[in-house]
Order: sequence, then structure tokens, then C-alpha cells
Amino acid sequence: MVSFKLPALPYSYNALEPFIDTQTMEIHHGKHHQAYVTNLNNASAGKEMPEDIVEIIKNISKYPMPVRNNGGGHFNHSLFWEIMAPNAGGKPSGELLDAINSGFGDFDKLKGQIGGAGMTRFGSGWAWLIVKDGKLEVCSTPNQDNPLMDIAEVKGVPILGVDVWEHAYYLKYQNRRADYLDAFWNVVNWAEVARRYAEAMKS
Ligand code: MN3
Repeated sequence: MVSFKLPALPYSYNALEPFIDTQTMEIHHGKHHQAYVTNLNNASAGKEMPEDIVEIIKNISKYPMPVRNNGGGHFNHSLFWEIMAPNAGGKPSGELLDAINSGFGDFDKLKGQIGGAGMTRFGSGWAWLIVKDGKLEVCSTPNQDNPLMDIAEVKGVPILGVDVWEHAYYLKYQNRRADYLDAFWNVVNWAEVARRYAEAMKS
């Protein structure tokens, strides 16, 4: 039987202060992500399912809504924790920066596009930087959907995602989603995003 597990945070709950506060991280990882994992396991109980969440996500149209919502939640948050880090931020470099410059003009324009995608996503969802047909693209998805899902409007391999559900920022930023999206850039782990970019370009 398949059993998904909450991945350990790769840093402590207070590591992303002051940009993302300790209490938000505790609740977001320990309660919200844990609930997606628990509910995914409940929805999978007694069913033939792949053990790899990516295989489920890629064929999500074959599964009922609880698997889409909670499997998406599990995949999205697992990515989110990894593309952030303490003492991070700054600018991307190397081939990723080259691709950003040729795709968007410069790094600030990319930040503007992702911020815009996050701001215009009505209600809950995610803003993404994806690799699509060998090129970088920015998009957003509702709820816990993501661009790897076969039902996604814009499909591609996500290499960076930012959670714009209120639970991701409300305790510190209340209704100021734009301030949260600005602060997010201080904790982006560009080394991990670059690793995911290189991986996506190989496939
Ligand atoms: Mn969340």
C-alpha cells in the first residue's frame, strides 16, 4: 500500500525570518502540508497507485478530486520548501540567468511577471516559473493544481513556485499579498532552482 510522508523541512522553522515568520512556517509545514499528506493517504487507501507522486500528478485526470487536491498539495509544498533557504535570495547565475535574460529581458522583469501572476491569481493558488518546450515561462494555477498536471491550462515542468494561499502569508502580511511576494525573493534558493532547470532541460 502506498504511504506518503511529510518531508522534513531542510531548515528550521525560524530560518526564513524575517521574510517568512516562524509561526507561519510551523503551521504551513506541520499542519497544512501534513493534512495534504494524511488526506492523500486516506484517498489512496486500498487503491492501486504509483508510489511516485510525480507519476500521479502527471496523470491526475485519472484520479478523483481528493487525490488532485491533496496530491497537488503534497507535491507543491515539497517543491516550495526546497526552493527556499535561509541566507539565500540574491540573483540567479549561469545558464539559468542566461535563459531568464533571453526569455524575459532581465531578472527584474522575471520578478515582475511572477509577482503579477501571483497577484492576479484570484483566491487561492500558485505562481510558477516553468520549463516548457525548452523555454522558461511564467504561469499560475488555482487551488493545489500545478503545471505538471495533465489538466493544467499551461503545462510544463515547474522549477520555482510561490504559494499565494492566504495561509502562506496572512499571519505576517494580512491582506498584503504584494508585500509577501516582494519578500519572497529574499529567500529563494537559486542553486536549487538552477538544479531543477538543468534537470528539466535534459528531459
Ligand atoms: Mn500552502
